[in-house]
Amino acid sequence: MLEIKKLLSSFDPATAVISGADAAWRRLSDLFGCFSDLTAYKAAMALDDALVYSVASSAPADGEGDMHYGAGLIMPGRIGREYFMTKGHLHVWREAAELYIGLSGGGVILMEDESTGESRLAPLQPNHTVYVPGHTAHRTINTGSTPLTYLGIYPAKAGLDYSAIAKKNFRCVVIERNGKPVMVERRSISK
Ligand code: S6P
Ligand code: ZN
Repeated sequence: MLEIKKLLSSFDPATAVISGADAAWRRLSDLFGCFSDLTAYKAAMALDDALVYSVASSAPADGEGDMHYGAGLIMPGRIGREYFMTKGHLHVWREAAELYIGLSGGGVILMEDESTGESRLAPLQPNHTVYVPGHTAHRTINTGSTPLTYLGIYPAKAGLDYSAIAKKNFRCVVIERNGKPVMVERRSISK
């Protein structure tokens, strides 16, 4: 049986730090190729390789039926009209679903069905959940003016597959239009 301290964890909903857990920080330079407006991306990079998001992961056990969770923080900001966001991924084990729980700030999760390419946008806000089904690429986006924090709970064996997104990106982008986030086809927006 797992020792009791492996069964417990604590996180800070303001900073998305999980005590005692590893964390990764993603800066603008780590997101090359993600944003649609390359000119705006280069201009932002010339000013500062800003922190875009962090993610901490708690992985108490790695067996077949075990679960992990991540705590994410995305800074507010935009590159051109596109909001700060995560790289986005599919799970290596495609069947793996994930449950997101909003903690603070406001944003959306962009989902894209791997086989049909169908895109959906789900609001992510405090005390609300978003269920991301298997076989679905997902990217979290901060559409607010304060940091967005959230938890993502997933099967331990889900794994992260960034390769498909790195090759063709998401079909849709989420941009600011008249002060509001809208989802549009990537090919429809002018550079
Ligand atoms: C993992 C889960 C999250 C993300 C985090 C960062 O399955 O979806 O913890 O890892 O939102 O996103 P990304 O795309 O850089 O892994
Ligand atoms: Zn995931």
